[in-house]
Amino acid sequence: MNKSLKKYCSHLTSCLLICSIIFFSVTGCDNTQEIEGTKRSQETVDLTTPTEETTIQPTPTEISPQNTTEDVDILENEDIDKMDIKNFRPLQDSFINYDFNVEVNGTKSEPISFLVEGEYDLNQDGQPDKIELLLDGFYKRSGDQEIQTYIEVNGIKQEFYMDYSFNGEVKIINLDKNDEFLEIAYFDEGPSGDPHYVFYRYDGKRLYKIGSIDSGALTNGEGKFLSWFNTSRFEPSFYSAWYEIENDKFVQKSNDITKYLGKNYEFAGGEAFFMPCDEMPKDFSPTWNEMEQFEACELKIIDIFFYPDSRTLNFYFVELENGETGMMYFWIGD
Ligand SMILES: [Ca+2]
Ligand SMILES: [Ca+2]
Repeated sequence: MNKSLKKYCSHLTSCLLICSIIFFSVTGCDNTQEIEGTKRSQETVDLTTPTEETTIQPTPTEISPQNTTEDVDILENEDIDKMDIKNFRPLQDSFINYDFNVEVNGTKSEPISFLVEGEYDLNQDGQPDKIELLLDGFYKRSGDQEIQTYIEVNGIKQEFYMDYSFNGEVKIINLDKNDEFLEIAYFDEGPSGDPHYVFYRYDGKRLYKIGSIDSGALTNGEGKFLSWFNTSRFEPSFYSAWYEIENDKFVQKSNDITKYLGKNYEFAGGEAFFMPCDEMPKDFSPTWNEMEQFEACELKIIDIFFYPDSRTLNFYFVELENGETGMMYFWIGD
């Protein structure tokens, strides 16, 4: 290769390199804006699959108090009225009036397991569907075999792990009145007082788990769910996140809470932790020593602290009626 050709090649390589750098910087920039922008378009949200959902969660370094309150607002193009917390009711209100036949293995006070059977048209095709579940009742005697809990619809069986149930509660529920499906909900007490319902759907071909949510959750009857852990303890009440069904699974969506800040709320009073401070700590670590008894009062929510990758709504930076400021939070279980 002669000198001028070498020079030409090296020049060409440099050009290509610079072009690539510019190209990747530009596209990189766009992506960053898309993810970090507080006004993401609904289109971007719709494209987000449940797996991708986790990747757009703020990273720990991004979780300064300022950033946490500037979470993405994906309610912009939603029907705001439908998402008004006033239109949400307890989950139990969506139960269909149908009783399963529950057979207890063991005694009523010390159940070992529950065999739950029934027939209901889950996919609304006019044909009743045969439903059977085996639920864990907690009280195993020594020598009893492990219970393999399961759900079976029309011969399609799915085994699952659960903690236990005291009464073998299974319900038919309409998670979303706008689709043709009715779902099966079984109750699980959870590992340590975390009662929740687990939802399964039979669509005529497949039987699959939609997800689970605490038994104190609310729903609007149209496939939107508010966990008790994402709902505020003050009036008017608000929420930091909701669940909806996307690709047959529950997906958590963040609600922008900045619009709820700097306003006064009614606190019904009762026990709460209170840690006096002049500003919200950047890395708040709550102490769980002694709760204080509060009278019913009005307070101002100045800011709210969230742990990284969590939308649990519990740590409020408030100003009390006497002007005292501090972190107010509640016992929400271990
Ligand atoms: Ca059917
Ligand atoms: Ca439905």
